[in-house]
Amino acid sequence: MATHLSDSRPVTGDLTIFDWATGPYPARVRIALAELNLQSRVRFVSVNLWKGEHKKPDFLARNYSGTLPVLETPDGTFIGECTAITEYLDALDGSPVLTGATPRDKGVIHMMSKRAELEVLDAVSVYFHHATPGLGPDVELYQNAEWGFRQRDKALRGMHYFDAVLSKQSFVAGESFSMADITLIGGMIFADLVKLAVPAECKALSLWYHRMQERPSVQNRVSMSEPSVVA
Ligand code: GTS
Repeated sequence: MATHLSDSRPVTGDLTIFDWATGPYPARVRIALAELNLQSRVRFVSVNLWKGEHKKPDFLARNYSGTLPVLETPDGTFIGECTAITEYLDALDGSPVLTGATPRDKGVIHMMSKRAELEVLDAVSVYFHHATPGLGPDVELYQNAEWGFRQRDKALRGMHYFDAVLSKQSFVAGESFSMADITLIGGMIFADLVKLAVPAECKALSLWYHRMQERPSVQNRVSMSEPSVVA
């Protein structure tokens, strides 16, 4: 169930997530929630990106970075950054399955997730915000198209990197589904949104993404918070 930022209805879950249902970064946390079967514990609050609500003072008080999503824990702590939120959720029952159970797995998953962020997801995001109209003139106060196109090219190189990785293993960080897959899925969702096609030669990447889209957590990520109430 999603409510609006200004809605003061009572909390139905002990965890609150401020996000935007169709956003690629929010998708990462929504997928993690479903993989961990935690969605019934969450109340979603919709923050309208297109109206720039994430840049307003009341939201900035929750997340200095002015980005979505943000998690509010039962003790009122606000956690921003998808990786941090996923680590929190994964640690809740003491047996992490998305972020690694051993020191080695934790290290590899974090490394590959960071690479998926730097090389694909964040690069596509910069392309969107700088080399396309992005969220519109009221929200995009500074744009640098050249930087945006460089980041688009970086994202395409990143896709080739992950294609090579996925031609040798089933998942981004090895032989199990992990947070690193979720991060790259976020990148691919963003690439789809901005119509940045996966290079035809990246067959292993395309096959992996096709498999990922069959997961219920990926399929149901947007409807997870419906019916959505927005102003
Ligand atoms: N590093 C942050 C994270 O991992 O949480 C980035 C979050 C982020 O960029 N979120 C997007 C955002 O707030 C949400 S979405 O575009 O995927 O819907 N963008 C708005 C902006 O103005 O940057």
